[in-house]
Amino acid sequence: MSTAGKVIKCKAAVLWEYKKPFSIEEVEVAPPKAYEVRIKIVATGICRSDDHVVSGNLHSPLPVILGHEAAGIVESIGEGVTTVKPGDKVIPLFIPQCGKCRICKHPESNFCMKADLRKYQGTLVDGTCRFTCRGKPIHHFLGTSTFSEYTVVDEISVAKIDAASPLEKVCLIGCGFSTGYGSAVNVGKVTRGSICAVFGLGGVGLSVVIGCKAAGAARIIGVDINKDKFAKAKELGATECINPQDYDKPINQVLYEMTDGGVDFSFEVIGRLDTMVSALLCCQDSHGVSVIVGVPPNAQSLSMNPMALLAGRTWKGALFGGYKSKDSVPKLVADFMAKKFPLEPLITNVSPFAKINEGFDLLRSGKSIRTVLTF
Ligand code: CND
Ligand code: ZN
Ligand code: ZN
Repeated sequence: MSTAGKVIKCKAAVLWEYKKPFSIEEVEVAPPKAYEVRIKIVATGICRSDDHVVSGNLHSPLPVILGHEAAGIVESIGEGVTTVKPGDKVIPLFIPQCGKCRICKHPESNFCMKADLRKYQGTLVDGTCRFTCRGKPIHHFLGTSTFSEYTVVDEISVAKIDAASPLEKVCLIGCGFSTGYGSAVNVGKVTRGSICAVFGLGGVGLSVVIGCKAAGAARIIGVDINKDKFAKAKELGATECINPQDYDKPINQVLYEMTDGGVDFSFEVIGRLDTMVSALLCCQDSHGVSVIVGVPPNAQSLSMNPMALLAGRTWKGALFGGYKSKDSVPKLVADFMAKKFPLEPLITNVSPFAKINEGFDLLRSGKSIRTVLTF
């Protein structure tokens, strides 16, 4: 029996309070309104940004259904939707691409004016929610909310992908892989023969390593305080790995000396202010480019000596690897299908959705790279 046009009751992981476990609840998911799409989620990864909301590092109104790295199948569409249809395999986009705003029209930028991340409203574009639980409206997260069997997204926040793609793998293209890989190839624009340093070797950082290697970097130096991450980093292209705790001088100085005056490209893929500064200072002072990928703690700032930039360093950052999401995600999936890059090494755990809290514990304890939850 078709569910189109009807409210769907299903399981979702609701975060009612900060720093508390998710509670698996029965939620009601309203049908999509005009220019919206309801998706049956098949697989969703756990990214550190979801955990940043739980810990209070990243603002989002509560209660909320988190999750922003997923793949699924369109269940039904609202009026006026033309780019996807029921049965299509899709990836939800945490940075939408409306195609009409000034940002979408700019060739180099991707942070669409319609992105919820600009306002932290926790709603769809029309300012309302499609989820309720125990009679209360539940907020959306980044317009995706994939920790639910069914979700509703705006049409600008979903991309149709190859019908043959394995959803339990390509879900990583919804965030971790694309964010890291794009940070190297689009944002830093890593050059052939260059020296790169990657701070943080989680799912996103390892994807930066894959991107640096694809761009032809000669040296890729992984930096992490968890040495258990080094073997995988080397397998994916890191030429050396170092642990800041093994040195009695600042890690930027260690890197500066290891590279005869600084790396060409550095990436902060942790989300800490101190490592953002170390990553900046370890890059060459007249042409080095340092890219912030990690999400910094809510409402904290840095004080900087502008001399660090005066001789020519570039300090930049980007969301979703700088990719224009709706255009790029189908191409990234096609590239994965053509074996241009691997996703399998990033997936260390696959668990049923009901084990979401265990999945977060594995991330927090440094024991997993990506856990993929399946429905
Ligand atoms: P994950 O937690 O898996 O990786 C972080 C890594 O950093 C771990 O291996 C840690 O051991 C390591 N680490 C922690 N502290 C230090 C330290 N002081 N020095 C060196 N290494 C350290 O996280 P992830 O890979 O899922 O995400 C990484 C960051 O990227 C995180 O801040 C997340 O919120 C952010 C992000 C950004 C974007 C974007 O669009 N820019 C999208 N998604 C995630
Ligand atoms: Zn993410
Ligand atoms: Zn736009």
